[in-house]
Amino acid sequence: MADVYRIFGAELSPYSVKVRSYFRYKRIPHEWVVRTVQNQAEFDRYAKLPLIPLVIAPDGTAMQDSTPIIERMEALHPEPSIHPDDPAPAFLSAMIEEYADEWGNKPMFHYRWFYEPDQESGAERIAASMNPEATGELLAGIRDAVKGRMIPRLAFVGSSAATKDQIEASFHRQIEILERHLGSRPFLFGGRPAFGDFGLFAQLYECYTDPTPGGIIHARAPRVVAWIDRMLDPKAAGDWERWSDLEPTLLPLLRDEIGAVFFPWSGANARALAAGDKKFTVELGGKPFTQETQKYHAKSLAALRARYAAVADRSRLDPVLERAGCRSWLSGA
Ligand SMILES: N[C@@H](CCC(=O)N[C@@H](CS)C(=O)NCC(=O)O)C(=O)O
Repeated sequence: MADVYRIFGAELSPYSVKVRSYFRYKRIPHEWVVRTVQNQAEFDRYAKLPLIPLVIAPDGTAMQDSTPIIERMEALHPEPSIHPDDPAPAFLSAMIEEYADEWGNKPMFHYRWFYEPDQESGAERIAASMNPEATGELLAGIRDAVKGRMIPRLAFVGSSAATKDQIEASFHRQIEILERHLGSRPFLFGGRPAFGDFGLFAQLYECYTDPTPGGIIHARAPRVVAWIDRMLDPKAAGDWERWSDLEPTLLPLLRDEIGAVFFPWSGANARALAAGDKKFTVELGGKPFTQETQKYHAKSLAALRARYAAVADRSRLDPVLERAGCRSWLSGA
């Protein structure tokens, strides 16, 4: 196994599943290693942060953080590319990936830890995955410990009784838009999966395995279900589509979610961080949304702005970003 990449991850970790699907699509030889208490010492030897996914390259190099992992692997294995040839959709796909990682994680985390059936189901599966040998009372004790650790973390993502409607409205809007968009194509940008597919599907896959959001997706969004299934082991089925064909059903995601919700929230977080504020409040959907300021979101927003600044010819991209209400968040103009 020394000549394959090893991905330490878990089925209940969206960022791990995202990286695993990427490796599968690119046919990069790899081993999926479920992180358990038994392999914790090995994990600790390589991991700089206590986070999954952790990818260990055949030469022993350790990588963490799904976005840079995929970017690094993409440089080493450029074909088939996950970036559309046209720079405008290529940037929009990266923007969707950023939205998925930083905002799409909110509905996922909120639903998993807010409602009791989801808490039970999530904690049970995490406990069993981390401790494959535990049964009976031991497993029940671990499950309770997982709940005790995860439920208070709702505060970090801004989920509370006061914000639940905003987070859930975003989830409903997202799947409604995707259901329409995926009606006539297998992936977000046409016949093959793009960077944005990997990020977005992974958060929704977790929702689809949880009782409450899974029930909603299965009842209302059969095409989203089929896309999630496809993305678990994606295969190219055609070429990229032209932006003009994608825009009628994909622009709503950019406009109603990324421009109207994600950027105002992420911009407010970045401003609060710069001002040294521990918490921030932003108006979303006509109501205040309050959460703790997070460094990581500001860092990834800065990376997306740098990616935008690096697009050499923005003549076809900027009008789309303008229509979506996203341009000023990227250019500072
Ligand atoms: N930005 C990171 C986020 C990684 C992350 O938050 N991982 C979660 C699981 S999805 C984690 O490891 N949490 C701590 C834990 O499970 O102990 C990435 O994209 O990889």
